[in-house]
Amino acid sequence: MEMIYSSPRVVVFVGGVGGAKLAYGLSRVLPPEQLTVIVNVADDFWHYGLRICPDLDTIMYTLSNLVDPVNGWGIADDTTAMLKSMQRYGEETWFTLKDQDLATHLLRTYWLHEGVPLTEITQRLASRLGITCSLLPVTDDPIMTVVHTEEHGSLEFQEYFVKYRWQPRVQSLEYRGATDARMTSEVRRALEDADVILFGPSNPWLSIAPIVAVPGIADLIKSRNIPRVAVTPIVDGRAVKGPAAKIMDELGLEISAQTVLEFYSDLLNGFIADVRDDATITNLVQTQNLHMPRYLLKSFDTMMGDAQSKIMLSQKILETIEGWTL
Ligand code: FO1
Repeated sequence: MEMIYSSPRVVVFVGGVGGAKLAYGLSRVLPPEQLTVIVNVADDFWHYGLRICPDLDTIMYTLSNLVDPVNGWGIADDTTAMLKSMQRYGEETWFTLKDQDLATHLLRTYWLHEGVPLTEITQRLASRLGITCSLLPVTDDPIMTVVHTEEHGSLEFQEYFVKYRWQPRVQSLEYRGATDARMTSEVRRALEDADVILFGPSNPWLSIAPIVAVPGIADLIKSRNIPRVAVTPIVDGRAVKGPAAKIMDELGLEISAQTVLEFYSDLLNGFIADVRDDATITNLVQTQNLHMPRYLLKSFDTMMGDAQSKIMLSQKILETIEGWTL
């Protein structure tokens, strides 16, 4: 493992697959005690009595090298015996709960019923998978993204995303429970102690918005006079993965890195666009009056197709931040 930094304490906010790639890269260039990954929980839901936390699991499986490289979620080479049995009972199987993955949901649900908070459960699961950096749900309280659609009315997030394959047209998004959710003391401490705050290339409306909707998080981020930098999930007018571009369009927003920057607004003092959007960067500097060195604007190759590119991007981001005076 190449450790290029020994000093900065880095917090990275992530959702699922996109954010997991950056978290993986960072975990390979930072000592584990200096990396905290804070994860969206608004995709979480109950399914057949089990508590499923897809984003936490995606990050956990990615950091432990267990992840299915094709889907980017779930465990590689997992089997479907339980699902086949469910089918025999005539039950719905639109949510692909595979056999090895099931153990994660069983343990989590068992411990939740024993009264163990999600933060502690996540630490138990992650450490048993050999993960040494800190992995935190943003809150121990339940938040549920509800997608209000034209065709099917209000849908729970996983129904929208998996059952209907994010095809219904989005009218609006609701982060149910977010304003009553409490930031955990672990998240507060990580943000207070951070030297750098990053936002992974996650969907701003589905993954980041429900995180920063938790009372106190946005204010705490803004109060820190440290580099606060997001990586774009939009490259060349398209979402790298998933429904980000489609949702932006349906919400009446222009599909561009600039719209992502506007979403983050004063949460950030730095933004990493993709090299394919160099023209956009020039435009952003001119239209938003973002001038170095106060605002960090850079373009890198953000397409993290393999392990090496995840590590490369992480190194470049940290090097750039290190050489930047706020
Ligand atoms: N995503 C799918 O597109 N189809 C599935 O059947 C599916 C099952 C699944 C099971 C466990 C898990 O941890 C994640 C799973 N995901 C599945 C991924 C997940 O629903 C989404 O990628 C995220 O919620 C969006 O970030």
